[in-house]
Amino acid sequence: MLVVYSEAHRQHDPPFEIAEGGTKQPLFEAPARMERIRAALDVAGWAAYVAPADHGLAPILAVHAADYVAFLRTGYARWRAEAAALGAHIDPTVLLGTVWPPRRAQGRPATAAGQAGYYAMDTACPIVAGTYAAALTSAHCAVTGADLLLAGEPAVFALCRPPGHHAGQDFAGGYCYFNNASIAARRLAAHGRVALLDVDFHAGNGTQDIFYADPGVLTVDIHAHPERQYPYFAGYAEERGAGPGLGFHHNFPLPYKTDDARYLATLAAGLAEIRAFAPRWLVISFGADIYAGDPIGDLAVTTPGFAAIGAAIAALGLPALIVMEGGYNTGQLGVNTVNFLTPFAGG
Ligand code: SP5
Ligand code: ZN
Repeated sequence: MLVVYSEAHRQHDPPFEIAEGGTKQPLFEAPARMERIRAALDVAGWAAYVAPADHGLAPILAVHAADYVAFLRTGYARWRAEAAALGAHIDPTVLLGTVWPPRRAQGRPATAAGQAGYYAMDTACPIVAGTYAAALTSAHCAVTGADLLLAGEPAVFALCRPPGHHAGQDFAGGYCYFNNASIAARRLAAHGRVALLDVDFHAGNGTQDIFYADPGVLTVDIHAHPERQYPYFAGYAEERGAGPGLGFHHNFPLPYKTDDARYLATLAAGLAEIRAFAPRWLVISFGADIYAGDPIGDLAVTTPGFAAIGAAIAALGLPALIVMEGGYNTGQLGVNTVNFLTPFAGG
């Protein structure tokens, strides 16, 4: 299977995130994740690496608002100047919001420090000097993967970092800046109906935001119930799309400690929706954080369970772009990811 990958992600390595209780802790979403996946792919032996092509900003601007993209492009450099003016006690390493808009924003701030809140939903999307370059290349990995499907590849793995499914039209969140899977899905949608299946542990609120009114992309999202887990404010079963997209979004919230059998039963219901939609293309937001041993997850999917989940999805028989999202148990991340992918590689 072709794997689209670039070392550019290493430029994005924020020193901390702010977790519950205001706790400053190392970012779970770290460069070592890619090393673990690549090592496991080497053991499996079927991966052929392809570098992403530079597609510029056009495919990204088909999903994200121009002002948001401009913020990601310029925000960090502007922040360095602002931080210097704020005084020597301010640590300029990371651009991170401290003030967020209320439910209905009244106005747009002019400073990078203010915009960091305006264009984000949480404290898990710190911006460092290399974040924009890494996020841009991550999006290009997904676009390149979409183009490989269009050229006739049956299955492609876009090994994206940073991940994307929490990033909406004009906001970052949850380690995500550009919504890689959505950018690929919109590109494929010009050539036929697309189903976007999100199996990351967390609800893909950014993807939901992007396609909520779009009947050309069916979005099916299986995740921990947002009543108890991040992102809290999206991913509920009642959210079914809006306007012309009504009926083309489906959330499947899962209970605490959902095991392989229960996960596969829910997946079967999601796959039935996809079959009924009869798409030409399948995009999968894959997160290994559904694993029982994930440090921020609370489900109970096993390492063999990943193979069963991958096999059930591969049995759709659709051209499939698998896009990497989350997964934070670095010890098992590689084998769980390879287990999921192997059925798409013909194994
Ligand atoms: C792409 C992706 O998986 N993003 C996830 C972002 C989650 N951010 C909030 C994490 C909250 C972690 N809570 C830790 C509890 C440890 N027991
Ligand atoms: Zn996740």
